[in-house]
Amino acid sequence: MTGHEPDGSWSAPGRVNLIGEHTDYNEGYVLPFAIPHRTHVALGGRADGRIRVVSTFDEVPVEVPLDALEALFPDARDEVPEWSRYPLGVAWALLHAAGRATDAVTGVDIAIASDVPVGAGLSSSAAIESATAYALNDTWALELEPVALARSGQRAENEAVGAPTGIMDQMASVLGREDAAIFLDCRTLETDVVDLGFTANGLELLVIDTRVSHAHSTGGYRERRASCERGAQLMGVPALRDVQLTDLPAAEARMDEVTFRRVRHIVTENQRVLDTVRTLREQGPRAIGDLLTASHASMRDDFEISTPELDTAVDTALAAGALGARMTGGGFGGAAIALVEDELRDAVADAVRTVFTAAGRATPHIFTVRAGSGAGRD
Ligand code: GAF
Repeated sequence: MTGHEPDGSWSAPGRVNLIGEHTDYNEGYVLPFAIPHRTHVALGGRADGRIRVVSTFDEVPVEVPLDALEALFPDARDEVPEWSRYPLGVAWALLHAAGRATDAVTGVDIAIASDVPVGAGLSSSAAIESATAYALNDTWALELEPVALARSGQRAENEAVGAPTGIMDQMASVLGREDAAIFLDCRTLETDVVDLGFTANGLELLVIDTRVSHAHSTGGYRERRASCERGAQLMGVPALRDVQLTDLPAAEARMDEVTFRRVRHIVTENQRVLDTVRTLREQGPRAIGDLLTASHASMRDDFEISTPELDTAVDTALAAGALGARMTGGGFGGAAIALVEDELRDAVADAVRTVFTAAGRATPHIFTVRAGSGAGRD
């Protein structure tokens, strides 16, 4: 794609969030895992101090002098195409994180190819950010640790792209482990690896990509985040992480009904993450189904980020025998997950396709995923 051989290639995965939705920016708990779908970045140095990005997202490459990044982000980001703000934003954020001047690093050609489904809530954006961060960290010898690379990816997403997201996706993409989820405390950024044991227990995790992504997702996300901040302020705490289940009656008395429901989702979801980690460890994956399904109900009724397509996917999977199901990711479209017995996998997938077809909806893209490894050099 760039006309010369790269110096190396790096890759990073998308993620499925098993449970813990919209809790990350409330300094709470999440339990994502990396998926086998990855974004690959090939990188070669160049002598002219410029950064050029080319990708499978758009046939037109984008090229800027490295010393123009500072003027571009965040205020002038509209001057470059949206997809290019991810890798260029990561370059900008990394140089800040490492305290390195643009003339102290070499120019680069970056080629990006991805098989992470876009718009499915599987974090195709974090996969680009993490793969680019690893490639530049090695090439520029920045010596940043994985958590710093994840933070730079988040900064790129927040400031260079303009999406007010939390840290979950980048941490999952960077720290992913085979057959395990990453239990992350988003306040301290402490992590713990939690074995999933799906295969050993005769289970599969189905991803049901509804292929519907709603245009208002960024606005809806931003609005939910603002409600949570308002809720925390009304409770007199730094973040909703500090509100306990036993505080909910007091919360209800202190705020309007909609804000209260947003708060209740976060507070109960944090508890469900803790319960899921404990249940996985003490009883195994077969026992977590009801927690997944309760999480979906909370997102549908309290946080109001589900869609008719996601509700149909979840309800149909459950009716066809799934142990538990929920939408995953930021919401307003994208994918649901369903935990199913091996032998029910095809029946559940067929049932979902049949119901979607009968309702005249687009056929969902349904596949199984296992937890895979995090970002690194290929
Ligand atoms: C998106 C965001 F990028 C994450 O930070 C997280 O908030 C998630 O939505 C919802 O849990 O993936």
